[in-house]
Amino acid sequence: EEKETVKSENKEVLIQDARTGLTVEALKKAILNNLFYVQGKYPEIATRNDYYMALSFAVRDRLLQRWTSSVKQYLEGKNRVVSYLSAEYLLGPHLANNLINLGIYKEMEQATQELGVNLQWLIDKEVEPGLGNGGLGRLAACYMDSLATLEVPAIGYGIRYQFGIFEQDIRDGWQVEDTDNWLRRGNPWEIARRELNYEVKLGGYVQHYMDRDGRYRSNWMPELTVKGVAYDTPILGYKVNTCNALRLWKSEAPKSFDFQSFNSGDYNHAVNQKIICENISKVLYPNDETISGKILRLQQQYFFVSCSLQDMIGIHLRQGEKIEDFNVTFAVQLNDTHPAIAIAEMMRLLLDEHDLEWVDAWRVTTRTFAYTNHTLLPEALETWDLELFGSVLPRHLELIYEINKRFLDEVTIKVYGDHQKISSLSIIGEGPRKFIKMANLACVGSFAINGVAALHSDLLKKTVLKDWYAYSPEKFSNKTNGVTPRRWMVLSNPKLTALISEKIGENWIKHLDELKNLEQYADDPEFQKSWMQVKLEMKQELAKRILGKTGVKVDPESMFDIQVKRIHEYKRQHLNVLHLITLYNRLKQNPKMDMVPRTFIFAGKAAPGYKMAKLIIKLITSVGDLVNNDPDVNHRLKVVFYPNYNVTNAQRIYPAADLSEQISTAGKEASGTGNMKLSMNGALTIGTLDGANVEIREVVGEENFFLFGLTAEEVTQKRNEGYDPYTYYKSNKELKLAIDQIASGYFSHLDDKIFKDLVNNLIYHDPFLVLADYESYVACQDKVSEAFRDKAAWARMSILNTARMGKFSSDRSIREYCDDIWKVKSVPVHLNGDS
Ligand code: OAK
Repeated sequence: EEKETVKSENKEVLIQDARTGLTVEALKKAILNNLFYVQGKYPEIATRNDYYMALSFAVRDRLLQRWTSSVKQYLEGKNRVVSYLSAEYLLGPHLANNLINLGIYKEMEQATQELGVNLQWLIDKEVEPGLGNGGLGRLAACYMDSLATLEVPAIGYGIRYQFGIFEQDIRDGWQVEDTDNWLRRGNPWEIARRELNYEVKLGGYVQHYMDRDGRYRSNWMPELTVKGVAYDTPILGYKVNTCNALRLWKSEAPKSFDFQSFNSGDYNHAVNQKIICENISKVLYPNDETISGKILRLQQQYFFVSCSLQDMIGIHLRQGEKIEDFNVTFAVQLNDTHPAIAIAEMMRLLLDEHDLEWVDAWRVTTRTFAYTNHTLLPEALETWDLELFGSVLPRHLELIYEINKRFLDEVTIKVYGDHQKISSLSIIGEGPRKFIKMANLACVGSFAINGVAALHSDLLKKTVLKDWYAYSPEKFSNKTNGVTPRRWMVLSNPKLTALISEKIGENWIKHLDELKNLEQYADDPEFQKSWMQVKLEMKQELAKRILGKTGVKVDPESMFDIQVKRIHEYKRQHLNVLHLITLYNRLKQNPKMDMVPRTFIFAGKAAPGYKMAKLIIKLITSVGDLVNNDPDVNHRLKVVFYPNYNVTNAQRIYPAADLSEQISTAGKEASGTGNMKLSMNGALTIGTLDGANVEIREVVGEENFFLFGLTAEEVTQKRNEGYDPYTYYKSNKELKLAIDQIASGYFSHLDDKIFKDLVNNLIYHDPFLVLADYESYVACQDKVSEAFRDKAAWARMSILNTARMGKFSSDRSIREYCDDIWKVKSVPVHLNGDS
């Protein structure tokens, strides 16, 4: 009965102005209306959360009008739809973003003011959905914004984790994790689609039999069946009517199961099964670029992929299309290998559920999927123990064997006798235990494979996917990442946005290349002054927050030197710390020295099980405790560890940055996207030739970028020569002093054990060549300090950075995916009721 739709005499629903109007009056009415009818409150007794909810529902009503119009438009035309499969979406708060994309920020500001509440106060009430770890999840969110803004029909599929990325607290200088109960106060942005649900099998075994037509068939007898329920979040484009769906699956126990167990009287068993089912979408794994190999994680991946593919097939068939033409309706992008099981699941659905023959099923599958790789760290490439895999997905294991067999037959002919190549291309890895290589599954089953920055795509072909490139070069391309200027400029930096728009109009928000029109003002002293004034005000705001969160008082006139990102050895936060200690020592040894004051700001989470990353946080906070309390230095040096880095905090930090630290070991950071956001907001970059830094430097000009360090090639060469960090340690006095101080307990109340692992790792192993790059880094930092003294020259470089960042809009990235990979076109949406 749930699936029935209501048939109305009136095809066009009467649309109430209070639900759709964009005027101040309509908004006020809508807020009060929602306060009363949804929250059950009148203004005098409404809480801040009541107001936040009322406001959000008022905004959501306006999104829904655009959403239903989009759905209608998509169903009418036969348009190819992009389906983005991602285990993570790091969306950030919705309210302010939706106000901007609807174009009613100002109106809402006035409406709330007239009702006697402050808009910013309500915006700050939103708990952000932290359904991602870092770069990969945030990229998915930027891409959803750009898809809608470019009016591309698209669905984002993922998991509705009940608990997102943990909240980070700092206690005694260490990271402490707390659960992220983001749904606690309700989520006004989602709509539960109870009627949209699919069953997903797990575990058990496979029966084989011959059917009446003599066809060989498989029957998967699962140990457990779970139900996925769709929760939709509308994603509106910027000043367009296109509103796409982000469809996240929540796992539940299927009704049928409850009945069986409850009726048979085994109440405990029934309750346990229910919990097992609900656990699947319970929590996001907090590992960034590390694999955990846990059964639950594989179940999560399969769960959301299966629901999503069943959903797509349903949509396709309901349009009256044939199953063989699935790939005409959908282009499916795999956001790294987390959803790569989709290749096998598609085959299962086509063969076992829709009766296609193998060759036809494989043709459809390999015309459907495209795969994006997001890492060069070999240890981050996903594999599953074969036995474990088979215990969760017995049918898929059979299918993977078959896919692999057919593929390797083809390979063997092509590479004649090269066993090395055959085993490297095989989906199944051999060793003490066999394992499934998800990247290989993604590569065989996809028609396109891409990296996320020029250097990364190039290195993929030479390293981790070398044999794949040799085998199918035509599949490979580069799609340099981008970020949405709506969130990362307009929303996070309204003052800079106003200043830019005053000079060049507002077109740049949708056509970021137009920022180049700012170049003509780079030398204008008046403009430079206004530009640096905005920067100063953003630094003052951040300084207040820093004081509130950490108790550290920082000087907004000092250089804000910022490294914010996940804590990882390859990102080298410890290299930054070594520079910081060096400056401290210089000041202590020469207190009269004329030094450019700096505030070192760090933020980022460490994976809970990643010891070295947690130790790096402790190192930062330990050095900070000493430096911040030393009157000899603390008017020129300050160290801040800003806790709980997330989208909300990122929005407050980027606008206040003078210097952006992008100091990963060359060849390790696939792209980076924080580097783009910082530069767009007028920060200058100190960086290695890694990831998208290469392309950022290319566009902003080498004279506006502080380059240091070994190149990717030199890094490889150095390693091959037998890199010995100890010689660097011995031969550089400042470096040796800094490391010796850490080792001796100088920053840890004379505790000489706590940083032992970190120090030994650096001087004896140093897998990320921190010591090799130290000298070049410090020399470059000295140049940065000198440059900061010349305010006009700095302002000029800052303006030019922003002016030349047009390339790094996610609109550009998405346009490239649309043209080169997905072959999809824009479909402008007209509002229902409009003609
Ligand atoms: C996470 C898990 C597994 C593999 C990769 C990641 C990941 O987050 N990678 C990051 O993706 C970003 C978006 O493409 C890049 O900008 C980062 O450089 C990369 O580390």
